[in-house]
Amino acid sequence: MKQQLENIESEAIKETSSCDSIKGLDDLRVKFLGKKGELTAILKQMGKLSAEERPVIGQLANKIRQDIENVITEKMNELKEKEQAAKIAAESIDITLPGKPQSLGKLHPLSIVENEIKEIFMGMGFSVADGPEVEYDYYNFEALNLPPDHPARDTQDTFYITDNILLRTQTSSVQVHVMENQKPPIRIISPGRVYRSDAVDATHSPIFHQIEGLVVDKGITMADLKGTLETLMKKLYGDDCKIRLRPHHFPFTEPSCEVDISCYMCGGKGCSVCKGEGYIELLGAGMVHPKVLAGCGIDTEIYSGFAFGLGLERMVTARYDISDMRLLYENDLRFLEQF
Ligand code: 2U9
Repeated sequence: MKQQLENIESEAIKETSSCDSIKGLDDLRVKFLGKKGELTAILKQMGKLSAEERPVIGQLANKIRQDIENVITEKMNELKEKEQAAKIAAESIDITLPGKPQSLGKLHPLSIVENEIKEIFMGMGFSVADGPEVEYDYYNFEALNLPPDHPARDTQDTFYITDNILLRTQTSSVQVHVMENQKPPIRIISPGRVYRSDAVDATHSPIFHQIEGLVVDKGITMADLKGTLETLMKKLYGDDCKIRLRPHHFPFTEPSCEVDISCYMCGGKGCSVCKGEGYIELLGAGMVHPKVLAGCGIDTEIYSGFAFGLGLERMVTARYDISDMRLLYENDLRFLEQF
């Protein structure tokens, strides 16, 4: 039996040293030390031994069990270390490689020009007013001297939500709210999205952006309007830029005008950009109609005001010489990356 035990030990040591997998080692542990293993099978025959032999063989069997256990554990540690080292080698990263470039986003041309215009007006003491895009008919039309059935409502084909609630067609509605809640002096601009039931083409979109301005104070005249718009245009288009006011009609201003700037391409001589005119039409303006002021509770004996409205898309396409405003909405990076 002693010989058998020593054979098991040498066999176990041999097989363990040539084993090269963790799974193989687990199998060896079962084969030699498990309940149905070779060592257990021998120990089961201990009963046949004499009383003198039993403790000697018992002690030897325990020592061999311990030896086999140690050899297998040692080999197991060695294999696990190797496996870990291989894993680390496979997963190691080269920290000297350059990082993946992260492309930085940038502002949309509409935002660039809007921010620039806001800065210019804030520099002239204006504040920026915000208001709802879903509006009552009253604030969008009636308060601006556009009663029901006024023909000018037709030029602003409107998205109605109910009979008296609509998507605002102009940001003038914001200014009516301000006049209702604030006493003059008022000096505000109201940038924002507006909605008109227009078909999409190179110069129209059912959603576009306006910036409107309003100044109400004692002694405000058309000269203040002209000076303010001239300052805006010179800051946007350069000191050589001239403006021209042409008489026009708007229901909410009286007198009213359209405002042109001298062509930024030819300086006024006439070219393909201004279609030979020398001037480019950019915005509308006028003195706030007394009915509008009075409707908002402002005493027209004491106060007067001017207002203007510009389409932001028009400013952007003129500024960057963009032939089709649809480019501003298509999110094509090849276009947007140019700004
Ligand atoms: C109040 C009173 C009057 C705002 C004005 C215009 C002239 C104008 C157009 C420009 C291009 C609209 O986006 S567009 O189609 N706007 O021509 N807007 S005066 O007048 C106001 C505003 C508020 C209380």
